[in-house]
Amino acid sequence: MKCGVFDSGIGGLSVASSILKAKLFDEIIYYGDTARVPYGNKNESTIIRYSLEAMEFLKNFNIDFLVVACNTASATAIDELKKEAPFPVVGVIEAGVKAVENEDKNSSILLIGTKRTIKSKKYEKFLREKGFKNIISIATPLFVPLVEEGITEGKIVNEIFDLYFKNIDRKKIDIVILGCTHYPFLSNSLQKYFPNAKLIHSGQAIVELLKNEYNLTPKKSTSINFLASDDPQHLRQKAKEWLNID
Ligand code: DGN
Repeated sequence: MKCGVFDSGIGGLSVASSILKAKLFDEIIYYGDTARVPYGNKNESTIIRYSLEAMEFLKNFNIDFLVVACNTASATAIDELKKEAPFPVVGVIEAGVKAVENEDKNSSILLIGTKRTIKSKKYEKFLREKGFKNIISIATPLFVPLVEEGITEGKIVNEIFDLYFKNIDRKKIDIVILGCTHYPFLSNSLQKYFPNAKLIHSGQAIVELLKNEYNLTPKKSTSINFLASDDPQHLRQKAKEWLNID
């Protein structure tokens, strides 16, 4: 079974890494739309078009499954993708919400993501439907270039955290939903900043959803190939660094 994994750029590598480790497919084709990243600040209609084009491209590789490893695309284009796809499509937002559904409904949840993801209010809608009431949503777009540049710890990172989270009582946050697939690379710093919070990672959430809802079980081995719409060198380098593979 072959799974297409798509993101606007390199952030989805965090999701690909989790799926690869779980060995739920024989083959993974990762596609990063690096020519058009970031999606996070773009119009809804543009993101829908880009996402449909990415799926069309991945169809050429005869995929049996599509994982939308981009919260921005999941927030904006998941319905259109599901409508057009001849195979199952899963997005990171449904997975992220599933990952917290059994937590205490009085938990204080901090949701962070791109401007488009936060503006869509998709997470908030689904979380409220599950009974959560205390949700703070903050767009943190500067985290994306930080991760792309490999700056994930230290003074600059903490100053940017202070900028975005200045009005938050950080010890009182119980759950932080990393609503952008770039953000797991900031996990260590975010965990120190929100010491009492459980961090929700899109990749782990997708693996749980694939296992529970699609009954996928581990294969003997999984191979992975990477495709980029621009600058494959950057993707190659990050895949090597983050997934420890060439
Ligand atoms: N990785 C994308 C996401 O999960 O929303 C965001 C990257 C971007 O396009 N800004």
